[in-house]
Amino acid sequence: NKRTKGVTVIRPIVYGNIATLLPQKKIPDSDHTHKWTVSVKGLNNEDISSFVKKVTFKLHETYANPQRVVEHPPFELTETGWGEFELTIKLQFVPESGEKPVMLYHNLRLHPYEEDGSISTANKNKPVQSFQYDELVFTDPTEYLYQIFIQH
Ligand code: SLL
Repeated sequence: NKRTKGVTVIRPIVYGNIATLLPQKKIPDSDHTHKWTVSVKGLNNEDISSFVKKVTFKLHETYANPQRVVEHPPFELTETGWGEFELTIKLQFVPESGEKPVMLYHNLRLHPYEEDGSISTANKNKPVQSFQYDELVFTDPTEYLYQIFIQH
């Protein structure tokens, strides 16, 4: 697993969530109001599974089994719930890469906020999206990882 000295590879990623309001009484005896999906993707849907082995989404402790592991693309998770919280997203890379896990943090967003921070009632039935762009930086990648990057 030799390293390619002096090489830096940058991979753009996009992560975040979409959320929609659940039809009322969709889930009997539940206070869940929204359905949401959190995801990590390559930019323009570029496949990241050649170097990402698994993604662990850590949910709020009010969820049963809050650690959710996704080992295949698409690296996403769908749930329902009633509240917003900060998600921890751990990316683990293929073992041949010799790369340490990377932690990402995302504030799950369910509500359509106005610029002043109030919740928009006019938009309350529209899907909400909250995504952020980031870059994974690999310094002196292993030969293995470098080969993956020049093939894609
Ligand atoms: C707070 N931000 O400060 C909130 C926490 C937690 C949301 C929100 C649980 C769903 C379930 C759910 O939606 N939690 O019970 O399965 O208190």
